[in-house]
Amino acid sequence: MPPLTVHHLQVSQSERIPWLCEELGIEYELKLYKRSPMLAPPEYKALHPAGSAPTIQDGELTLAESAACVEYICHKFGNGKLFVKPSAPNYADFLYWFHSANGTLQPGLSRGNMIKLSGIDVTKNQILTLFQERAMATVKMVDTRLKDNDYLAGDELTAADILSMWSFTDMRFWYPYSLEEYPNIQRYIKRISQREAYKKAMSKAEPDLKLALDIEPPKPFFAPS
Ligand SMILES: N[C@@H](CCC(=O)N[C@@H](CS)C(=O)NCC(=O)O)C(=O)O
Repeated sequence: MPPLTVHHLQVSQSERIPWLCEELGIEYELKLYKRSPMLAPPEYKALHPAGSAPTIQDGELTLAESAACVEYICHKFGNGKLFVKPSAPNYADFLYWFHSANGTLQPGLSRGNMIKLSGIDVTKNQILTLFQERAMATVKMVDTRLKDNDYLAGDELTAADILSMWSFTDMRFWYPYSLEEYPNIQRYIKRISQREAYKKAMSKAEPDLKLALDIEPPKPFFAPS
C-alpha cells in the first residue's frame, strides 16, 4: 500500500493532486467521493477541519489546501521536482505564477461562481460587476503570459501549472466562461491535455466526465433550485 492517499472530490480542484502524482511518477492511493449534492459528503468533510478538497494523507498526517498539498508532495516524495530553485533565472516567475494561481486566479473565479449561484443580477450591482471584471482580468493576464511561454514559469511544466490548469478547464463546470478571447490559454490546454500524466490522472479521477477542454464551457455541474 503506498503511503500517500489522495482524496478526490468529484469535479473539484482536487483533480490537481492525482495529476501532480502522475507527473512525479509516484505511487498513491486514490479515493473518489461524489458530491452531495453540491458540497463534499460528510465522510469527506470529516477528513480535515477545513472539510475541503483536496485533502491528502501521509501516515498520521492529514493535509488540506491545494498549494500546501502540492508543495508537500513535491518535496516529500518528488525531490523538489516541479519547483524552481532560487538560483534559476525564472525563480521569481515561478513564485509569482505558483502563488497567484490560488491566491488570485482561483478565488476570483470562485467568487464569480458564488455570485452566479446566488442568482443575483450582477449588471445591477457595481461591486459585483467589479469582482467579475477582476476575475476575468486575471484570466487575460495568464493568456498574455502564455503568448511567448509554453508553461507559466517558462519552457517547462512546473507546480504553477498544476495549480492553474483547473481554473481554465473543469472549473468551468461551476463558473462557465468561454475561452474564445484567450487563444494562448486554448493552446495551453491542448498542450497539457496531451501529456500522458494528465490523461492518466483524469481517467482515474474523473472516469465518467467529459473534461471541460473545449473553447465553450460545459453545462453547469450543479444548478441551485
Ligand atoms: N483554497 C482551497 C479551496 C478548497 C475548496 O474550496 N475546495 C472545494 C472544491 S473545488 C470544496 O471543497 N468544495 C466542497 C465543499 O465545500 O464542501 C484549496 O485550494 O484547497
